[in-house]
Amino acid sequence: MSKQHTPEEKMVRDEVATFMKGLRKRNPHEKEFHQAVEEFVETVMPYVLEHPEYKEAQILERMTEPDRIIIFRVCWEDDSGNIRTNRAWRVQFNNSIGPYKGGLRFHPTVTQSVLKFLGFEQCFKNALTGLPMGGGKGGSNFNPKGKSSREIMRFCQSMMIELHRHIGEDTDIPAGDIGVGGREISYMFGQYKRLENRFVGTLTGKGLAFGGSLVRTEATGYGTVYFTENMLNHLGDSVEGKTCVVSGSGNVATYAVEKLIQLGAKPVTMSDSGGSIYDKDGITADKLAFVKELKEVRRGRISEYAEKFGCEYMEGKTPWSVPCDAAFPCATQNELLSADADALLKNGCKIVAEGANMPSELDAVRKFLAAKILFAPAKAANAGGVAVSGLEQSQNALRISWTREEVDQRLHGIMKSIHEQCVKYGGHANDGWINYVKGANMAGFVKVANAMLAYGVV
Ligand code: NDP
Ligand code: 2IT
Repeated sequence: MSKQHTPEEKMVRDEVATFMKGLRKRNPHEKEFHQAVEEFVETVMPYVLEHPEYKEAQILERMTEPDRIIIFRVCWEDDSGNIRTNRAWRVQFNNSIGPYKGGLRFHPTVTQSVLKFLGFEQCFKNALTGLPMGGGKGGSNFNPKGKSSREIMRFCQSMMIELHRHIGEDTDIPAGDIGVGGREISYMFGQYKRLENRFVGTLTGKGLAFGGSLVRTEATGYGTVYFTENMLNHLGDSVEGKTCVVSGSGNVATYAVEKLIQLGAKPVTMSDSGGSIYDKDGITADKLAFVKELKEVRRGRISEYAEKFGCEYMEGKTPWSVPCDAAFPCATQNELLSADADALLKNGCKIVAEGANMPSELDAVRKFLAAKILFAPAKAANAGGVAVSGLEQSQNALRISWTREEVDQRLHGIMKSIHEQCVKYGGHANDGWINYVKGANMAGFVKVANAMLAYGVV
């Protein structure tokens, strides 16, 4: 039976449809960008219609148009002496509340659409942290897989030759993302420092010896679990004893699993683009140490975990068919499909926290919301990474370094505050259920939109 809509709901739907039609026309073929904007606009449109000043100022149109996009060629030489050419971008989306801030992604699937969706979401995520950071994102279609460290170094150095003139500690501060970790940030920072002859914190995620912050490596995964703990504590529950399904085996997944173990939960899966491991006994700290060495040092495949510990390996599969209390998609966008949402809900999953950016298809999100489970969207759930990047910037500016406890305590406080903002804007009047998607989008929107209004027509 189709749901009856009130006249107000119909008006919102019509406004969203008209807005999206224009956005699709202005940005053809950018399906990831359309998806991120649609999810956002659906939740903020009722508020925009109630507050004519936003519509009069065309805030949504302005907010969905990046300030600028820099596109450039990156040429480098491989180990066999072949000349290689890649394309790179920096999307400087919105600097209304602070300098552009956001990661760099190296992956063959990187397109302008992917970087625009990431840059767009970054604006609101960064606003939620309470730190003065605008939104940006960048990257390249360069595929780091199978490349030697020397090749990675040459690519990073070549990329920075162009990028350095567009970034700066008060302008735009890149960091890591898929395919960009400590090694890549080090190569890029080394080159930046050479080109500029200045030692400033223009990149975050740096090594501890040269301006990096304690806890930055762990921050995204830890923060996702802290946010989940906040949602559960709000209901008088906790993650302790919960069976958890995690996807990915990179930076975010690894440290989400680590924190889950520390808090007494039972993570049972990890994955990579080849498939998923299912360890019914639970991934322990010792087994996770193997994963860290496998992924961070040997750069091997997760299937080796199954061989080493004699557990199930689901080749070519994501882990969403595994029964669980909580799911943590921590790999990439659209890795959790509508049918996966059905499977999770059917198996009794009550919590989904997005460690990755936009890992759930829009239909999957709608199903989680309709089922009224605890659904933590990426903007809120994975904001811990960029939050500690912001703390790294503060430490660099002050020329000091805080202790692990100090940074972790601040991360705790920021995730708690993001949860409170979500409750404020996403609380449901009738039954106490919290729509965290609405909450996160609204809290981010109000902050960025009000700054834009204050600047006048810019
Ligand atoms: P990593 O490169 O460290 O790890 C990525 C993981 O996801 C790997 O296991 C990789 O497998 C898997 N993966 C990547 N692309 C695909 C794909 N197309 N299909 C299947 N698996 C894939 O990246 P991060 O852990 O840093 O990032 C993971 C997610 O978290 C991304 O969405 C990122 O935007 C988001 N994020 C990251 C933050 C950070 O601080 N690093 C902060 C906030 C969000 P394989 O090695 O086989 O490719
Ligand atoms: O998506 C993200 O928030 C990140 N990749 C981290 C960005 C940052 O600037 O630390």
